[in-house]
Amino acid sequence: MATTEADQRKKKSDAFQYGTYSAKLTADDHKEMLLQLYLARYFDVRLIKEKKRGRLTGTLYSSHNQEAVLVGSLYGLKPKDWISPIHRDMPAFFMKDIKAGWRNLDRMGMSVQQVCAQVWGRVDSPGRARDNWSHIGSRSKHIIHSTSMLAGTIPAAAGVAYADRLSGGDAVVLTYNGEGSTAQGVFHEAINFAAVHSLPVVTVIENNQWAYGTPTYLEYSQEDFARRADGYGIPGLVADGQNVLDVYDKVLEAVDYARSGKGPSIVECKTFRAYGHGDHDDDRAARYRPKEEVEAGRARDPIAVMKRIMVERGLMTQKEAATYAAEGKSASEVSNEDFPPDVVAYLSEGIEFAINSPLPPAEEGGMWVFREEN
Ligand SMILES: Cc1ncc(C[n+]2csc(CCOP(=O)(O)OP(=O)(O)O)c2C)c(N)n1
Ligand SMILES: [Mg+2]
Repeated sequence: MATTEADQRKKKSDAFQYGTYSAKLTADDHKEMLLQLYLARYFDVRLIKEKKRGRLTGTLYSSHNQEAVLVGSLYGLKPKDWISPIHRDMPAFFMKDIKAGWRNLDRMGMSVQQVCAQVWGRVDSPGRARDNWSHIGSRSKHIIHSTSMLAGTIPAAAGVAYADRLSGGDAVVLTYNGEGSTAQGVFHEAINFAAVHSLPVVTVIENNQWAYGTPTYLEYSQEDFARRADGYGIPGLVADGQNVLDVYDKVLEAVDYARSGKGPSIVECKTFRAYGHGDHDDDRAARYRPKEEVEAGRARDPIAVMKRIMVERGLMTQKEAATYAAEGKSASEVSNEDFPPDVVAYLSEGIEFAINSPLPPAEEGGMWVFREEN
């Protein structure tokens, strides 16, 4: 019987061996991943508290309940790989290559001080106070500058991947996008380009079920956004976005596939946006989303899921699992005692640095805006 195109596509997706990567993770890896889940969560709740306390202004875009997508996708990358985080991925800027040492300034990620200075809009931030959130990047740390236009980072990612290949590199570029962003024309143009040229671009779709106030069924006619991949003849994988190990497995599978020259793929991570689109939208979101849906979406907290796995594998006792109980709690319910002290200390260093960093001088207002004649 002749092989159809659909068979070919299925073959590509079936070539992936699920579970093979996480099976090789050590006990220390599990502990580090759990710690990183706490760190991403703490970043979120601490900023909300700082704002409530009046020490911080500006809109916050929460990644609460989506931390496993960030930790699981970053954990298997090589330092020289590139990432392109967007508004939902703020912790990724300082969690890239964090395995190389949280306080190691030479690692291929931003420091927590830089990221906090960005949030506080201070002179020591990469954006020098032009924005309080994700409009930053770093060529030296291999972080592509996020764009405001949704899906706008994928063509940039394809370009970076293309350039790296032309210069003999083997870096992979990981792009993050919300499921709503997949409806953008540029999403298709860029992934098509990456597929045609077999570029090492892995597109992570963070399917948190909502794009601002639009639910998934009004965004796409299929259940799985990973099926977008079928149109380009590339693999499309679905990961349990609440399980950091499943995200790790599928993203690393796609990363290895890309690195070996086979081309791009899409990894959809199914998760749920715990709060509003941004904190300005919290009150409205409580009205446009059914209460039951929100409760069900938050029921599988990624910290709790990882703890359960670790207890089952004998890597943690029940008592240890109960020591820091951040899971399932909102920013107003949680306290520092719910987080490992290392996590609290690390982020506090970043925040203190930011608060002590001055505002840039007013004369800088036109810097990077107008071309300066010599
Ligand atoms: C091209 C474009 N259209 C609209 C917006 C405004 N906007 C910013 S984020 C967002 C929702 C994005 O939803 P999704 O892609 O699912 O990501 P999420 O916020 O859920 O993580 C919208 C509509 C934009 N930034 N760019
Ligand atoms: Mg979304």
